[in-house]
Amino acid sequence: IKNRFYEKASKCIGEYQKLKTEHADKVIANVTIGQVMTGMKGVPSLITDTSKLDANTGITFRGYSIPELREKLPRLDPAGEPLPEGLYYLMLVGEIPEQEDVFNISKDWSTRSHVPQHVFDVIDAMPKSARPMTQFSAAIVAMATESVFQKAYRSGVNKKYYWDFMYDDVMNLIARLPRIAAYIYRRNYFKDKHIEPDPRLDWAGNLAHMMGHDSDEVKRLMRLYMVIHADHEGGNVSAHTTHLVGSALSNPYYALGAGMLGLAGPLHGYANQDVINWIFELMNEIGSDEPTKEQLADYVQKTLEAGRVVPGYGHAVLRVTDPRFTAQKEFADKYITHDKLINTVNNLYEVVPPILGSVGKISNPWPNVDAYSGALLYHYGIKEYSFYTVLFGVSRALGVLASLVMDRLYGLPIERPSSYPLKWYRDKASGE
Ligand code: CMX
Repeated sequence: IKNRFYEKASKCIGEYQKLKTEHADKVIANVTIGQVMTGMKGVPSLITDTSKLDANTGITFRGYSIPELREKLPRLDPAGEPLPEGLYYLMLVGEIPEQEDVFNISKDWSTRSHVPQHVFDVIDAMPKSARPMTQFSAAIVAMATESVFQKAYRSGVNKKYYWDFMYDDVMNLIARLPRIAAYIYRRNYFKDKHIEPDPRLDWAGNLAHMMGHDSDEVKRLMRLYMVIHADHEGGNVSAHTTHLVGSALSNPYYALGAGMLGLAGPLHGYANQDVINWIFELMNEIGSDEPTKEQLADYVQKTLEAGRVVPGYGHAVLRVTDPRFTAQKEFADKYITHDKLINTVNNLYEVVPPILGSVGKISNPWPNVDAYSGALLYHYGIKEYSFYTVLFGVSRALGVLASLVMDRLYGLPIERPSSYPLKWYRDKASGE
């Protein structure tokens, strides 16, 4: 895969250089004050090849939509879900892999999966009350002692080989994340009764196994989960942070650790636990685990009146139901017959959008990926929802780290946009 990646991606180095030198003055967009005041939305300023988000059709990975990926990517069992190893290959190489390529990645990650003892020691040094994302990001940063990229840089390696060392770091890092995540899970919720990896299992299957959820059903869900959360183009907080920190030539352990801290925020990945928390809060307040649509509508209104966001709804780019939400709903419709939490999530899908739509200022009233993921995990017995963002993080690493290898291959520079005092914008607005 390394050779195939280089063969394909190195062709783009020339293209990048040509754009940089021959077309540097070409104007591609105007930036408005509105864009600056609303989080730089829609300002084209990043290069990300792994995936692209369209406001009206959702995410595509190298041109393939989620339904296409669920059909085309290799899987273990014809009726099962695709293996995330295949998606990683697709993001990196740009082609749908053969079954053999995917098994080779599984094997490669399995051989690279040993986590140094000091990383577990760092986790164990924290109180169990430390949030799982605190433990997860600290463990990732602690593993920087292993960085071959950092060692190569300090020994003076030529910059045209940076990508090669980055590639190895990234493969090692991805290989080890399931073990770290499962360790935190078993530490926090199962009294430190840890489970060793099974080298015969695939990457996502092994994560379910090490968490102590060994059924085929959970492994199937975990594969789907790891595929749909892997990437969402380059501008979201976790991807952009990883890319930004990497642009200073920080090692990928630092870059991903920073990205994970961004993912931990309530407007981003923390929303996946917030949704479940909010649903339990509403069931508790209503006094029923099967609230009616009228009761749900009242509670949504109450949430808005309290100046809170309705978690799992809205998006910075999307203007339709998130296809990642739809994929999970289809999974639930297929495999789950009656579950009160899933029923509530389905009822909220009917109730919430018209209410948010009527507020006026909310750009997108439709559900995002986080509106469904927690209910599925909960149904299959992964009930510790304060852990859910870690699972999002394990998956998100696939996309942001594939991009980081490409960043170093293309030789992207340190990122450094300009900032001005508020007065400067006021002067611009009044034409001064
Ligand atoms: N509930 C209530 N208000 C909402 C809302 C929601 N679900 N979504 C947006 N709004 C509000 C915003 O808070 C903002 O209010 P102010 O003008 O008072 O600040 C206004 O509507 C306009 O915001 P927007 O342009 O529609 O949305 P943004 O691009 O600023 O923010 C997002 C996008 C996702 C942060 C926002 O929709 C939100 O907070 N959703 C709930 C949290 C959530 O589900 N996050 C997960 C996103 C997916 C992911 O990254 O995992």
